[in-house]
Amino acid sequence: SWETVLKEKHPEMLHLLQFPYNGEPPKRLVTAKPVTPNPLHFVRNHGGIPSIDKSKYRLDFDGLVAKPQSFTLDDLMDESRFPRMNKLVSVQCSGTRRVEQIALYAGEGDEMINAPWAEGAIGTARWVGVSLKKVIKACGGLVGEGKHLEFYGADTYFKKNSVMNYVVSVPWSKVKANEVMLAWEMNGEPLPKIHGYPLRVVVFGYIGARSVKWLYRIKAIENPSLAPVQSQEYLYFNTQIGKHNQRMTDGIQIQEMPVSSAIMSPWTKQVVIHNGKIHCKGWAYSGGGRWPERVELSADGGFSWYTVPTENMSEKHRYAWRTWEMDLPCDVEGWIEIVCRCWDNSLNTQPLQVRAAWNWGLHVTSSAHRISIYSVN
Ligand code: MTE
Ligand code: MO
Repeated sequence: SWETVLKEKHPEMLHLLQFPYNGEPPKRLVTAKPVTPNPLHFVRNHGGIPSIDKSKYRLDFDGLVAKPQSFTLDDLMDESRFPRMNKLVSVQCSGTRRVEQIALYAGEGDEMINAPWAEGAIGTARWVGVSLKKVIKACGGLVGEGKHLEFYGADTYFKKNSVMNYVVSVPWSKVKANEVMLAWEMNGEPLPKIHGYPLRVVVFGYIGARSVKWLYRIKAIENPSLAPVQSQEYLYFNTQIGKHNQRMTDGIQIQEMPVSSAIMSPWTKQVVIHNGKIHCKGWAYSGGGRWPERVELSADGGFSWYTVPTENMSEKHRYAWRTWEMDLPCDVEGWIEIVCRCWDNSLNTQPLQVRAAWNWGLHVTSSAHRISIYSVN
């Protein structure tokens, strides 16, 4: 897999884990462009990187559908059968900004599951493929109690002494809304191997974990998948209770991501010399089809807030982040805390402190983002 990493990823990627390979772009490059170049898109893996021969590739569709069948890539790419779908979508790992939760308390401390992500475990790409809804229609629709779609990735990983494929599910309601794509193209290129070649799922506005790479099978099922990634990982627990008191069934299966944001420049502990205005840059994102409506910055730890002018924000996208920049007024000499928070179009905003939402799975660090800098005015 190292060969693929070196070939497909930017030389400055931060390699968080060597196997399974997990990496994020260096901080200075996360928001360098409003659409993330493929070599800089973060990589989250649970196992190896499968090599799949396109000519032998099949997508098998079975379970609770009227006509189970098998598709080649050419079948899916046949525009007379399936209209093309083309969308700008951010994929965000629920572990984004986990380092801030780890800094409070490392919790479970399972490194394989809990990679120490900073603000770069989010990437935005233009994906091309077909809507899963149309593929289900081609299979004669769901039958019986078919209410969830289970996705199988060709990669394998170890869990409790057995080897299994990466498997998760999403509800039919999400598919019905045309918010689940089977994608073969990423920013005008065939899917890179590391991002799921030849075919992956892209679920708009959900946690990245549902966007299964190296997809080879879809099964229509009655209830959410019982596979371990769905039923034992990516669970959101009560923020006050420790591991020993929790049962898996107490965790909420994380699907839609909440509103979140991050300051990408300046960096914490930096000495910033300025003339009364500190130039700040960052990103803002909201899941579930909501979008960042307003981004606010504070130069005094969150007592007073300035609004980032909308002309300094990338376009309003339903399923993608917005990048932003602003000259933040500041007349203080010394250590200051800059804070960023976002309001989405449903007026959801972010908790002000990390500790308000610490949870032992260390998922969804969506609190207002804080950095401390030394201001020289
Ligand atoms: N799909 C497979 N087959 N195996 C995986 O380990 N990881 C998931 C998801 N799809 C994963 C997968 C997780 S947790 C995330 S956040 C996204 O892929 C990351 O997608 P990327 O690596 O293309 O950025
Ligand atoms: Mo993830």
